[in-house]
This record gives sequence, C-alpha cells and structure tokens, in this order.
Amino acid sequence: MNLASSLSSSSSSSSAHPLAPYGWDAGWESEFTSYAEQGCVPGRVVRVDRGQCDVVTAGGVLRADTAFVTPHDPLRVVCTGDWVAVEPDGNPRYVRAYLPRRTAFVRSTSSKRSEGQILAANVDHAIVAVSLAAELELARIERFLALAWESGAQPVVVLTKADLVTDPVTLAYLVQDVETAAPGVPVLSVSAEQGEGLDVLGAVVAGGTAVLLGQSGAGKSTLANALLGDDVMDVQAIRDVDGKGRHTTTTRNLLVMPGGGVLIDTPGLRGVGLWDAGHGVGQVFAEIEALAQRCRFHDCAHESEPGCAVLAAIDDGELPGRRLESYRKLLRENQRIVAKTDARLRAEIRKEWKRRGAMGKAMMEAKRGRAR
Ligand SMILES: Nc1nc2c(ncn2[C@@H]2O[C@H](COP(=O)(O)OP(=O)(O)OP(=O)(O)O)[C@@H](O)[C@H]2O)c(=O)[nH]1
Ligand SMILES: [Mg+2]
Ligand SMILES: [Zn+2]
Repeated sequence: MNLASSLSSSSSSSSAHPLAPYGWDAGWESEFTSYAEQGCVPGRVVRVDRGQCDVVTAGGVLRADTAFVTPHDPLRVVCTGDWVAVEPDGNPRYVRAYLPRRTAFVRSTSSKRSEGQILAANVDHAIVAVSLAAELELARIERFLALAWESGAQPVVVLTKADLVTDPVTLAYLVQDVETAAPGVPVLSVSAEQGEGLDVLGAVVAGGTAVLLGQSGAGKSTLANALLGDDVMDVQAIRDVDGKGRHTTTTRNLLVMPGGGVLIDTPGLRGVGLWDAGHGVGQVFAEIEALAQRCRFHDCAHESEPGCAVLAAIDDGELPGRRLESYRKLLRENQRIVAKTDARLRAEIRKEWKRRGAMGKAMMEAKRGRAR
C-alpha cells in the first residue's frame, strides 16, 4: 500500500478525530481495525496504577483493568503512552490489547539484574532532564542517552534551572561539555523559573510525543507545568542537605500540551541500568566508533596497539580520555546484561519495534511534507 496516499485519504478524518491531539493517526487506525470489528474502543494510556490504567478515549477518560494483557512479563505490560483496545463496557472494563509499539524506553531495574522495565511507549523525543543546580555528571548523561537512542526516539538533553547559573560564559561552557558527551543530540538550557528556553522546548514537544526522564528533583514536573501554563503536576523543593529529590511524582502521566504534542512526565530515576542497548551505546560514542574505523587493526582494543586512531585522538587532545573510559564501562555493562537475558525474546521485541518505528517515522515525514 502506498503510505502517502493512505495517509492523505484518511488525513481529513484523522485530523478531526478527537484523539488526534493525543497522536492518533492513520497508522494507529489501521492497526486498530480488527479491534474495532470486535466492538472495542481505541484509547491512549495516560496513567498506569497497579493493574489499573486511565485511558483517554473519544468519549473521555476511562478506568480499565489490565489483567488481560500479559501482566507477568515486565516488557509486555501496558505502559503510559500505549495505544490500547478497551472493551466498550463491563465492570471491571478490560484492556483487550495494546497496539504494537513504535518505540519504547526500557531500562534494567538495576545494573546488577537483567530485568527490563518499560518506562514509556510510542515516544518521538526522549528528553533527558539534568539539573544545573548540581555538578554535571557526564557519565550519567551518557547512560541515559544510550537508552534514549535505543528506544528508537530522538534524544534531547535539557539542562534545567539555568537561572541558577548567573554567568553566561559558564553556562555556555556547561552546555558545550554536555554536547561533547552527546553527539547528534540537541542540548538546550532552560529555566522554568524565568521562562528561558521554553519556546524551543515547546517546539520539540509539539513534534509528537515526548517523555521527560531524569533524576528526582531535576525539575521535570516544573517544566511540564511551565509548558502547560498550569500547575497540573505536583512540585516539591528538594531536600537541602543532600540535593536528592523527594520523588514527588509517583506515576507516569501523559499530558496534552496547549502548543501541540503530548508530554509524559515520569517519576525521578535514581539510576538507569542498560538493557540491551548496544546500538544506543554506539550512537552515544559515535565519534569513537568513527575513529576506530581508522585503527590499524580492525579488532583494536584501543589499549596500546600501534596505529590506534582512538589513542592518537586522545593524545592530540581531540578526544577526552574520559569518553573512552565511559564507553568501555557501558559496553561491558551492556554485554553482562545481554548475556543474562533471553536473546530470542530480545530479538523478537526489537524487531517489532524497529519495524513499527520505521513506519511511524515515514508517516511523520509524510505528514510534515504535506504541511509544508
Ligand atoms: N531555580 C529554579 N528551580 C527550579 C526550576 N525548575 C524546578 N525548580 C525547583 O526544583 C525542585 C524540584 O522540582 P520538580 O519539578 O518537583 O522535580 P522533578 O524532576 O519533577 O522531581 P520528581 O517528581 O521527584 O522526579 C522544586 O523545588 C522546583 O521549584 C528552575 O527553573 N529554576
Ligand atoms: Mg516530578
Ligand atoms: Zn584503536
């Protein structure tokens, strides 16, 4: 089927669809056909809470039970951002199925264990929020970015609380530092307090579905409220003593933005373990992988080999030694996780996401092309 023509044929109906502001499009509509025939209602999960979820449908928000949808596999549970087929009535009313995901942000619940946990589904932009109130930890940002790339979404780094960095030169250096740790990733500095950078962030969010990720106290909910122009999410001051957040947000919430797009606010994460993120790690360290192509030995470990282009770049001051260390560390961690998890299951899930992701992207591009 010709994607562009199928899109244009249904574009008028999908733009009038009450779920269009939530991201409903021709692709989801066609995925949903068989469920429509069974009398189910489509909706997007806006919150998940212990076996129950809130689903926004054309008729409003419904509470539904997720017991039907493989509750024992942590990667296949219903997640905020999922498009689901809900039974038209019933007490309890059940989610019958979720539509195949286009992207999914997954982490290991801890770097020691290999259990994957899905944090958000069908996301176009994965926004990593990092507070400028504390010292920057580049390795932590790299770790988040590996997972963000792996999710299939475009990563973005948002440096929050820019008002606390009063010297503009210092701020520019901080942004630059993060940029060297994030090739191919836009890095924005924002202040929810003073409104700086919110227009740029709003424009990113308007481009589909975005998820805000980061440590507790990074200012995610404050940003969500600022973009909403309304205090929908609770915000709390962080404890002064240790700068740790309070874990104010406890559920993942999907919000429709007045300027367009959808934003998922998430609870702060203490840490994120990699979960089968080999490609993501490669993308975070794209410049090292490019340099490695020029090493004399194709299996160069960049340790002491002659003709090593990576070590030469470190010697020249072109590549910070820290980057190579961080790269090694994440590669090792990823290998450990991969060795522990079920390869067949991983491959199956990835294949599905890749296929859907490509479809979603083609659709977004077709849509943008039309809008021009
Ligand atoms: N100075 C300043 N403080 C901010 C800014 N944004 C957020 N804060 C403060 O940072 C603290 C934590 O903000 P939250 O928005 O609750 O942080 P969060 O990331 O949602 O935290 P969790 O929900 O626990 O994950 C609050 O005291 C906010 O007022 C900002 O732009 N400037
Ligand atoms: Mg919050
Ligand atoms: Zn080398």
